[in-house]
Amino acid sequence: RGERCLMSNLSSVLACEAARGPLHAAAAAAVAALAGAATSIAGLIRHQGDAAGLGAVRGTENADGDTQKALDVMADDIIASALGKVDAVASYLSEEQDAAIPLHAGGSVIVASDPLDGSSNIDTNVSIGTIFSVLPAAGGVLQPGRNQIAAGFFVYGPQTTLLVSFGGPVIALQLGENGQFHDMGWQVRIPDVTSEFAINASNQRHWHKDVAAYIGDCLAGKDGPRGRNFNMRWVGSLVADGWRIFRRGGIFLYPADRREGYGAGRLRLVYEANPVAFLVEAAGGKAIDGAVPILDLAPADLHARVPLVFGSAKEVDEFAAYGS
Ligand code: AFP
Repeated sequence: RGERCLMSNLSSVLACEAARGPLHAAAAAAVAALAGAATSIAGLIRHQGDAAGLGAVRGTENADGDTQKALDVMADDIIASALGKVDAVASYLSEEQDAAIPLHAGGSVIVASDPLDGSSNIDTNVSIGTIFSVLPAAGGVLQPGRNQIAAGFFVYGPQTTLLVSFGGPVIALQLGENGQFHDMGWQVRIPDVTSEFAINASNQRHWHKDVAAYIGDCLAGKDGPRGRNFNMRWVGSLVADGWRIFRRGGIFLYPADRREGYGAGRLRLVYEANPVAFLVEAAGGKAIDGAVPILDLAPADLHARVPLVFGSAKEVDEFAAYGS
């Protein structure tokens, strides 16, 4: 499977990508550092758990006023330290840091990350993860996601896994007993059609009419306008719902709603929606803000939120039609 760096393990994938040019070499070095950091974070979660108080609220808040859990900060520290050793990384932007952290003045790439996605699940033994985006430093942080050189996310679950793309096919890897990420031999492609949606249905009374109508029609099942029954899943960790959708299809919705502070949804454009959208499009799916492709949006600020709907291409189109 030699096409476009589909190799047997992460080390060989990264060596192959590095040969594609200086920006890819820089991105490959950043991903190698992130894989080392993720291996440490996975170890923390798997072996320390409650003993280390990973889910303990620290009484501090991040840039957006979200309370920080111990593991949020520990993961951020591990990632910042790992990237600090990579000369090619000019700066690091994190959900847990107000501003971008300068690392190496001559670096050619920027790494943006949600170091610990799914914080509300930390002490419930539910899958959580790390999301990352690698951008050309020349463009600064507020550049459209279509400029990404690479992006991916780790899932710390029953398996520790990585989905990554350098602009070509999405590669799925699993952390093995030997401490290496090996290729899972799975042609990552999101099925075009699905009968499974992911949304936090407890927010139903706050939904705008297009979302309410779309979900209502899914719930009406085979006797309704969709003519078939739908299933629902909601893990509460983007990386876990995301992995499932890459595996078997589906549509994920975190739309804007009428709650205070949710006028642009909950998820952040730069280090959550953009990396996920980069992978989704590379795997044949679609990712929109409700109407426009996520990757075409220019972030207004480092921590800008954006409504996010992604997954099976035909179902995303179906949803978009409710808003037109
Ligand atoms: P936390 O990291 O604060 O738990 O947020 C996780 C997340 O950003 C994303 O991973 C989930 O899909 C979404 O929020 C869950 O949001 P709700 O808790 O509102 O369902």
